[in-house]
Amino acid sequence: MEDYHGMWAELGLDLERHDEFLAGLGPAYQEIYLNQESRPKGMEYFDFVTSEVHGLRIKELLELKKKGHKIVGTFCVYVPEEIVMAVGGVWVGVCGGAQFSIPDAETVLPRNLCPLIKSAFGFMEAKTSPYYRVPDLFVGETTCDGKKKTWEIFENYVPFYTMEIPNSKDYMGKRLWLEEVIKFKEKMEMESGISITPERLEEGIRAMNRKRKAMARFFDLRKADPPPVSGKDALLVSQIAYYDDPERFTTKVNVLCDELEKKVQKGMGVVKKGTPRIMISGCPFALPFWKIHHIVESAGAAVVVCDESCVGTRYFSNMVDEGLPTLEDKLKAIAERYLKINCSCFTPNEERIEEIARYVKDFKVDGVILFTLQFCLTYSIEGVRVQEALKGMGIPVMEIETDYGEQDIGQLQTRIEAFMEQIS
Ligand code: BJ8
Repeated sequence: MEDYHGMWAELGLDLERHDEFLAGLGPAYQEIYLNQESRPKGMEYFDFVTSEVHGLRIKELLELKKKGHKIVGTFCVYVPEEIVMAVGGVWVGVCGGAQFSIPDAETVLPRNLCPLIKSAFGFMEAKTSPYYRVPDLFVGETTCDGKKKTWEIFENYVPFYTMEIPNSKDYMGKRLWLEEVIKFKEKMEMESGISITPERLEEGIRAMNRKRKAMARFFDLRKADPPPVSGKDALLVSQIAYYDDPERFTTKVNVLCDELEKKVQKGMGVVKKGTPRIMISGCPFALPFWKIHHIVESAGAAVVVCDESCVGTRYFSNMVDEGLPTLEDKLKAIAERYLKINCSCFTPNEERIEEIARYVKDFKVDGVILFTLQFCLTYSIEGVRVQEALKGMGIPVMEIETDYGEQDIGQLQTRIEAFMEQIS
């Protein structure tokens, strides 16, 4: 592996602490990922990207930046990627998934705040991740209270733009959201000095649809019994979707799918046929948060077959209509597609409950883990209604609320094992 210390120093990282962070990841990755049996060969690419996520990928982003491409760091799947692409920009997800940076965040932010936000803020504040040093612009959104108030503080450190997300998907919500999408297009044009033509936007729409179709194909293969890929590997692919070059990522996911298709045809899988199938539903799993999937799959008693999450189905479901004649039509189609994402920040949010019920059937799910990050009120409260619906369908459910720390691993293992016994 190349030595990137020179690049990290130029970015102004705290090298000692950054080394400390990376040193902790290697052994965890070996234990959680590389020790798995029957891994598809196509996962080697995603292992490589993960190992180079602070190295080669940052080098690529810096090269693009030098050539004038805008790098945009985002915290939510509501920020339209095709608009960033239409100005030749690169969209990277920068939510935090590590305990490492949380004590740094807590020197500024309240402790009783979602770890996803604190982790991101801590990396930025303590200069321990290149992902908060490279982007030209960060884009936040007014989803939950924790995020929208933290963005006000982020603005003191980095160039920041906030998109307003409506609370509901009614007529007024739709109008507001379309206006926000148009405003974001104008913001990106101003940042880049490039005017978005229908052709440029169409290219972005098609590229993003190809990426979504590849992800949907990958998730569809998990419907097989036995599934040809572990839930942990599927999670990793979903996490890498936020970092890798979109075209290359799409190609590699399709290569992986070709391999998995052959396995499915031969009845080969990562577990025995009939192994209990779990869906994890709720808050996103930002890189490198793998704790829950690892516990579920470690005992060999169950396999995760679907993730109803923004690092999962919510990222790739629904396409943007292609081939519409005018720029206005295309922006409208983008706004419509994004407003179909069922985040718990919306009220009412029946569509999410219906979607979860549909996934239970499509992925032949035996049990659902409702996952909430600590202090995430919207997912936690919405869990009450999701649970009611699932119980009505006769589907066993367990709730997990946790953070990125390791202190509750033993307790989680015990609870998850008891749940596995219930469904097997
Ligand atoms: S569309 S899920 S990516 S907002 S977990 S920070 S909600 S307190 S991440 Fe999200 Fe967009 Fe919704 Fe998806 Fe707040 Fe909850 Fe934390 Fe969350």
